Amino acid sequence: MSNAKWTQLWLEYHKVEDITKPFAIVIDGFKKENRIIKSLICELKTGLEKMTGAKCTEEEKTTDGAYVVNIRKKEDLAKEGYRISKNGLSINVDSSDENGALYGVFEFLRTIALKKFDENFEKKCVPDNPLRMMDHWDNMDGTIERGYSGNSFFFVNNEIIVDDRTRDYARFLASVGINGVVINNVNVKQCASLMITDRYFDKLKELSDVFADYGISMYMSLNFASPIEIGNMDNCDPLNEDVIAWWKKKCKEVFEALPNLGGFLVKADSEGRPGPFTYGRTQADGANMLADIVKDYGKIIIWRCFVYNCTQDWRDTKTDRARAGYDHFKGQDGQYHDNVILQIKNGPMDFQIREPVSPLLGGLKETNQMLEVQIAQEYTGHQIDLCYLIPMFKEVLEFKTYCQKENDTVADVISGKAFGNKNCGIAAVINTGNDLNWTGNDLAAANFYGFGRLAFDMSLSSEEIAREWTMLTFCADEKTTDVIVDMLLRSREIYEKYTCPLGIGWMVTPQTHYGPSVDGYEYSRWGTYHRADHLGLGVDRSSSGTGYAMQYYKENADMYNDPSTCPEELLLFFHHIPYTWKLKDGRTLIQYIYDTHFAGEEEAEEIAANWKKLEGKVPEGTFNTVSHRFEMQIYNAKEWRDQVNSYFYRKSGIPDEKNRPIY
Ligand code: GCV
Repeated sequence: MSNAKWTQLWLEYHKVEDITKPFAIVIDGFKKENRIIKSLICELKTGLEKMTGAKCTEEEKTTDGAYVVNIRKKEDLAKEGYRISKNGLSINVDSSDENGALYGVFEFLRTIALKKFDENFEKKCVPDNPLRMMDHWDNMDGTIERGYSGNSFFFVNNEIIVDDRTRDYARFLASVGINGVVINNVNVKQCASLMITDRYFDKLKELSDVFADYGISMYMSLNFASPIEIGNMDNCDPLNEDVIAWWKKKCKEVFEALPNLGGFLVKADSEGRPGPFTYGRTQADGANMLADIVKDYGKIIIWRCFVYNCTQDWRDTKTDRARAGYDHFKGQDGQYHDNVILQIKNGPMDFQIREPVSPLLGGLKETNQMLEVQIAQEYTGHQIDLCYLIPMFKEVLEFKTYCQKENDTVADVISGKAFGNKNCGIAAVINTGNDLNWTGNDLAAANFYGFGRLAFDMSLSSEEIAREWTMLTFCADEKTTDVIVDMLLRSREIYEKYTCPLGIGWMVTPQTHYGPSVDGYEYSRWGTYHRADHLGLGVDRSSSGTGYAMQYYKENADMYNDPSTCPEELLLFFHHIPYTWKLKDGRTLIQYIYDTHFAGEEEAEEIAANWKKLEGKVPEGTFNTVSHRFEMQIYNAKEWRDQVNSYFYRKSGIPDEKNRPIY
């Protein structure tokens, strides 16, 4: 049996300083027996001892000749916020609650790891988003839907696992400020429906306790048809009194057994999942029914807006899946109860490499909203191809919705700044599994880390996050750090260049969602998604097409509606464009497609070659794993380049101006 243990990611705590003075930890105002304070002390001791070699003890009061880390309860700070300062031998970590204190301690440890311990400093930070969540798509048999880093570390053969790895995972989450985790797949099938029965309560309680030790609320995905699946009822109509009574009894059992559970996440009426539509009810009817019941326990219902008809006939040019979210939810704005949050994917389709921002974000003004992004890289390279996604998330957050005059960006909407909501925030479909490095590609951990940091502090730049993660993870020399940061920052555009041009999306192998298949759109048995013919390409979503562009507020609707003002990176998402169309830089559309596909593949080779130069500078295991992933990425990039270029050459009959080989 192998003794190999999973890695500690950015909590590796490399030795950075030799400090001869000891550290004393003084807890001032918090209860030492509090579970989060206990974790905090443990984290502080581990981190300080590993990074500085100094001894670290817990004391009742300040001791002479030692560094003193005062963990102080200060009511002037906002929820979960912290203020840390260092002045000579004295370090203060102030917060009004335990979560804030824990985040402050991790920030202090980060400061040392980033080699800034010698400086005096003062930092204050309050999380931007009330809810900062990771959503698992883990199944109870141990598989992970869209998981690319091994199997689940929560479930094996329909049993729940709680072990040292669970604790390490909770530590990682807390260290980047995550305060909620959904442990199971939104497609709640088979055994997973039984998670809300006493068959699993003991283990779930144990699991939720591990998270609670780190200030994290556990959530579960719920099967809307549970009354039928596990309750022997013949329907799950949300307005049926027997159904409501069943849920009341069920929630009482669940929350008495699992007091740390934060609530439920629900995928309804989508991709075969049951929901209120079956009974002629609205999404609001379904969500509110559950919300009213869990409200008695102070819990919330997170209801996904990924509701669409996956069997839509795509030959009908007025049909448009992109419209579905807004069409289903906008009409009920204001009807959702206070403890319902609508969770909205960043784009109107499904985590493509480039999509416009969903018009529901900010389109809803009287409903709690949460942004859902995906770091699992389902359509963006499966954690084989390098794709640092923080720049994409920044674009989404900074998007001006025009929902009001000021404070109208997506960041304003989801943080509650725009409309004053308390139940709101951001969630990521997580990219971890039981691989020893957690994320398959070691470099994909930058997305895991980066999402948490960004959810906490949306003002951080993509580069700041990339640099911080690289320094913490590798503790390498400046030149090595620069190379890795450069690779990360370029990776999304490189991936975009060799895959789908100008926002068109969906040219991916059906079902697996890795590798090219230009005609492969699987959500329709009829017709291609991209609507390419011998003259042009792209989906007409203007007012004369599907009308999707008109779902935005006027400023954005006008901009998207007209191909001459539509941002070029989204041109083919919104318009059907002739191959001979001149882009702003003077190139024709067809030439742009050829050029970017050649360039994307070349640039992938370039960053792979840069990685090769880091042999000996990063741990050998990491070097080898990432090198192997780059080999696969280059193979993938070549396939994309050749298939996309030859497809459009054959369709258009227009040769490459530069006469490069198009197979
Ligand atoms: C969990 C896409 C994915 C599905 C996923 C779904 C969703 O369709 O391919 O695997 O299901 O999104 O977000 O619910």
